[in-house]
Amino acid sequence: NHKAFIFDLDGVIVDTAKFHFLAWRKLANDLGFDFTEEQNEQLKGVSRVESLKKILKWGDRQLSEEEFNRQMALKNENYLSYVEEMDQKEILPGVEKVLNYLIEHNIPFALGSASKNARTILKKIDLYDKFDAIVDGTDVSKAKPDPEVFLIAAEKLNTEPQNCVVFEDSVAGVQAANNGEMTSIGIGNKKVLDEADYIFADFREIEIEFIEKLLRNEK
Ligand code: G16
Ligand code: MG
Repeated sequence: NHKAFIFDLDGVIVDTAKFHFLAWRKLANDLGFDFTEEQNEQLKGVSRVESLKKILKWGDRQLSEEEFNRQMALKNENYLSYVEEMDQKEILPGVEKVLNYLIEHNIPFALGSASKNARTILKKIDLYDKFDAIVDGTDVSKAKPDPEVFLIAAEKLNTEPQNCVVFEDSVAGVQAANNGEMTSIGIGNKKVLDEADYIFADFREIEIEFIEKLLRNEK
């Protein structure tokens, strides 16, 4: 029974959250309405289907099943056109420092993402082979804030949820980690992520001493 770390992808390792926002916003605009960046916070960590449902509610629009699926496919196509341009430079500052520390010290870590594009993105940024386990939107049936994605990751890392530390940028993801009885570390805005056990603006603020503290189980 050992410590392990779980990383969300969008908004934690890379800033694909901005691409999701652009693509969803284009969809809304094409349907004749708009939504704010504040509303966009509610889409973070949320699956593609649930995101579109929320957006349509905001615009007070209803679509046939066929049109719903078509819009979802269009959004993904548009999103992937941004992903296509990604490379290692997109890894957010400070992330590699932490990953390298974990690798050097043989501490297992997994990806726990709601995205069905997670594997594609990890390959683009050359991190695919670094993770001991990858759990993404193709592996889960229950979306964050359900802890399923992180519980599967813990299992794949051969450890108990209580020994897992989760890095998350979304409200739903922090709640998922808490619901799984894991230590939650919010990456982003303190006001938005106030349910997290610890909050940092970004990985540059996370020092190795803090990781070592977590490993020693000190609070
Ligand atoms: C991400 C994003 C969400 C996105 C979801 C599904 O999750 O935060 O905004 O809607 O994945 O993505 P896709 O459409 O690529 O399957 P995470 O958990 O990595 O933050
Ligand atoms: Mg995220």
